[in-house]
Amino acid sequence: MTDFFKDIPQIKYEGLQSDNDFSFRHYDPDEIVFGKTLREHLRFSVAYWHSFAYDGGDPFGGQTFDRPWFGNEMDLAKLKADVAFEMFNILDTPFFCFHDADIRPEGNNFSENTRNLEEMIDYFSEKMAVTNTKLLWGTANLFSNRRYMSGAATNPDPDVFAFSAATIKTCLDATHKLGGQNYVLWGGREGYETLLNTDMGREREQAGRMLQMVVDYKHKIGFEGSILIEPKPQEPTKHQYDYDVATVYGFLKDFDLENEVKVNIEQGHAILAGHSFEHELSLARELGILGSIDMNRNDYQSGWDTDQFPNNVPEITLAYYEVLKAGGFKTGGTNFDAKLRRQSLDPEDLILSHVGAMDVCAAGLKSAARMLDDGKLEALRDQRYAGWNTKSGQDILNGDLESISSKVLNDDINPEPKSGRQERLENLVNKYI
Ligand code: XLS
Ligand code: NI
Ligand code: NI
Repeated sequence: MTDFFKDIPQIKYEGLQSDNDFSFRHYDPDEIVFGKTLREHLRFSVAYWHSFAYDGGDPFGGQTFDRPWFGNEMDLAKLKADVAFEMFNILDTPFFCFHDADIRPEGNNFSENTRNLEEMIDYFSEKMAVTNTKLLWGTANLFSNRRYMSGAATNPDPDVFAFSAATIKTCLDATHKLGGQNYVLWGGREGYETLLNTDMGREREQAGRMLQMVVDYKHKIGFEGSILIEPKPQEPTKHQYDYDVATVYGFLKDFDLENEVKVNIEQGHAILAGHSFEHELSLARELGILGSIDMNRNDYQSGWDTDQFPNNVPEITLAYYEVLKAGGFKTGGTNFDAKLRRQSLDPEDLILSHVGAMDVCAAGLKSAARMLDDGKLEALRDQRYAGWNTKSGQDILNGDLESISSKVLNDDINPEPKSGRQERLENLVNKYI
């Protein structure tokens, strides 16, 4: 045991009447909703990078957090892992996620990086063998090191593509070894700063090739998890290629990968793309590519990816409504891709941020389940489209321009507009929250 979280108790469900800040008020992991426990529905995951690697820096100032594991040595990487697993235990989160660079010391070259990663993966294996924590997903950090400044797969230099491919292989191997349920590709610098020096067609082809190689290798090693792309429209590059769910789907179709790859949708990225979270989830559900979610929130005034912990139950409700309509998570889960504000210095801040986030997610999921169970919203939505279930509606859909124009003439079709009933629906949703 380290003494980092000393005095912080294991967090338990105590219910709404509890006054204890170190307790769950909504998240009872054993509560059954639609035949599954909340623990099984929500599949909470801690993001290693934000909780253990982020030092509190912002563009105007450096480190504010004082963590005993900061540094680039193997002993410190192991201390960091010790503390991380203590936190998973305090929160009883079933999963975590990591980038290679979060968990291992940075080496001077590929072979040092690989050696460091493998040593840490062995260390993780030992810990996972004696705890309940599993790996939701692993990923490669192909954006922090300066070699990736002009992209990884989309770099103009083939050697950077090669370095990236080799690094992805080590991370996929590591994820496979730890029994990870997914492997994520977020194209951190797959985009451009200026079109003046960018060949977009070529870069798109390179990204497609890389993804095909990843899928081939996944099958070769028998990795049964899902490969997930995480869309984001900008930041760090001015324009990121994996802009949003619709863009990613077009890309997957183009490279024949729409049945191989799904998406990991992040709340804040959806907002940056000018969408709502539920828009992105709903589209992914309809397209059959909803994989997993990165749960967080942005500051709505700043326009940046501020990666704050979620705390808005009405928004979260609409998000989990989509997840439930999709039949729940399969390999995916709720990963808190969220970090403390830089003034939140204390160990207890790390715990309480997650406690609150888990609680609002549980409240949102339960509201969503009530709404789905009641069926009123779905019934009103179905009513709006009821015409399509009639013979006449089907004739129109299966007709052609000529047959339809005869029908309009013969039946004297002259449509009357009907109310979209938006306010009534908004009132209805609020009843479940
Ligand atoms: C950054 C992304 C990143 C991915 C993993 O904006 O959200 O954290 O989730 O590389
Ligand atoms: Ni993310
Ligand atoms: Ni993000």
